[in-house]
Amino acid sequence: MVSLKDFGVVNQQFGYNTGNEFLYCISSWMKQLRKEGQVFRFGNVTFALLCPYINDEESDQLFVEIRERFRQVWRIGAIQTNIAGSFGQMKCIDFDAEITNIMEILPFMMQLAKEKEDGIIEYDETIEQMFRERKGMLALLREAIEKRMFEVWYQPVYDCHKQRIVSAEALVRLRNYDGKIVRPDLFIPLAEESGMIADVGRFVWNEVCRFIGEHQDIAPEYISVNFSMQQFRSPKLYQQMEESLHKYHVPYEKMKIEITERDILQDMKYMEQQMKLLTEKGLRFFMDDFGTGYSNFYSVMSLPFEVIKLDKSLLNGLENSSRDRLIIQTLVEMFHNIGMKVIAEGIETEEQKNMVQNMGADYIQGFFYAKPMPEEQLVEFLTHSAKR
Ligand code: G
Ligand code: G
Ligand code: MN
Repeated sequence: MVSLKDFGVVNQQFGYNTGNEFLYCISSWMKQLRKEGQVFRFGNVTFALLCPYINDEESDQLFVEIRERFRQVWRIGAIQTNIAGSFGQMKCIDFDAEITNIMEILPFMMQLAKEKEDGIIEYDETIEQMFRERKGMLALLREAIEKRMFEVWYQPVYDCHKQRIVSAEALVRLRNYDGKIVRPDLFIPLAEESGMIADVGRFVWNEVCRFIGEHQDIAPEYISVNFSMQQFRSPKLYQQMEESLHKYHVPYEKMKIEITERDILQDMKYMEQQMKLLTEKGLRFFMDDFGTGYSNFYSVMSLPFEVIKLDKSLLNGLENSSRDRLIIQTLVEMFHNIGMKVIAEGIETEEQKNMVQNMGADYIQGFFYAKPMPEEQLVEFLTHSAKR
């Protein structure tokens, strides 16, 4: 099986008609490799050659042959070009090889191949295991949405100027049938891919609105909610957000949206528009995980962020490196100069806390103050910290 890489470039260079001819050329070439073989095209630029299994050697040789071919140019008349690909091989010998099952596994396998440096993958038990887990998690997600198995937890945030806890970040959790908590890293990416993130996000937003509405006396100044880029694609997003705010009498100012730079860079123009629209209503944005991606300073500075959240990976080695401390301090100053505030994330010790405070951080979030906790615990936490 082969997934073509950067085929859009071929289309751009030669036009769609020629692009189509190249695709035809590739599938014809694959078809003639084995008399009894069948070629399938799916996902636009992925081709699978399906043929009867003879033995390992024969099958491996075929796989090599296909990879070798993609080291050479493809020709249409006088036009020639290199076309790169990711490659996958799957031998269905000793397991239940249902064709529908295989058609489900193949795209998943090619996704893994694309993530690998050499772009080559062979089906094995590890992949089978990963595939099963993924399928299980997708099924669980679907049920979780129906049966409302999600919970919103909160991690308090400390204000260095006011010297007390002033806010919290909402972090979604999934409670499995066995009562155990499933961490979001395991299901958020799947929810994004499958489109279920819109439902998850809607639930979280509504829960946070309810929490603020029901606890006006001790509610923090605001609560920040993590958003994925995909949520902004949902046509009903604004309407649903407004419904919840209205229902619980919560103004936009009590809510903040956290979004990562990685997400914004997926479609910067679109996100800029969305941010502008919501900012006009009084909602403010925090940039999450700053320092983890290929940070594009220009993008940060041109967008209306109120707060930048420095990722814990930036702050980890500070105790040991005066150079790193200087870098962070300068970064904080720069953000202050353009009117943005800074949260230091992942602070676990008093030493770290003092350090980032001295470097000018406006807010601190981390296990040093508190871990993410369920709503009832947050209520208790806030009641106590208000008395202090
Ligand atoms: O505690 P922690 O494991 O909660 O969070 C892991 C990651 O999951 C965080 O980086 C956060 O961005 C993401 N996350 C947590 N809650 C939500 C949510 O409600 N929506 C989205 N899109 N992401 C979330
Ligand atoms: O949305 P974001 O990627 O910022 O999510 C915050 C994540 O960081 C959550 O998974 C949360 O549990 C985690 N976290 C918060 N404080 C600390 C901390 O002090 N140490 C560590 N290791 N993780 C933390
Ligand atoms: Mn966050």
